[in-house]
Amino acid sequence: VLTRIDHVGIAVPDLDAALAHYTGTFGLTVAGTEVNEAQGVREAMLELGAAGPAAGSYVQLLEPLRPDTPVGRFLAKRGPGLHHVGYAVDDIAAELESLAAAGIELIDSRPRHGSLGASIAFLHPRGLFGVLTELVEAARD
Ligand code: MC0
Repeated sequence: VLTRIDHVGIAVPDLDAALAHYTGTFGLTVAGTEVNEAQGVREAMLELGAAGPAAGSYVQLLEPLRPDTPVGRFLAKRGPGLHHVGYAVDDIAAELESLAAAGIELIDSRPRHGSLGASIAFLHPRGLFGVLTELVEAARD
């Protein structure tokens, strides 16, 4: 069960410039900035509605660490833009099992380390109308 949109990931060539633009334009708060070597990105999570009922959903800005990474190839082919949609789930292992059983093509058959301590897994855009889709089980408080 997908419970809400956790984040939308946007590919950008320069994280610092994009961060300044997003915080300046929309007044969003930076919840964290991390380097994720395994995913080949430096990324920032900008929290939406920090004090309100929508708290806990984010815009994620993604800068590639190198050209030969998923986001590096995406930028070279398509330029900056919407890279993926991340949906919150309560139990990512159970979700992956049932999606695989339903014939959905998984990129990650096991959860991996994502931003803000979350467990994440990607589903291939091929089977999902061209949208790279991520499952996110947020860290427990
Ligand atoms: C590539 N394609 C995409 C796409 N990236 N389609 C939709 N959305 C995207 N983001 C398409 C290409 O257009 C192409 O389609 C086909 O996939 C293969 O392209 P490629 O250039 O060979 O691309 P690859 O080698 O990068 O493979 C694509 C794939 C890969 C989606 C499998 O990017 C991947 O494994 N992504 C998951 C990991 C990831 O994206 N990590 C970065 C975010 P045609 O039709 O031309 O064949 S990490 C993250 O976000 C973490 C930190 C977090 O949220 O916490």
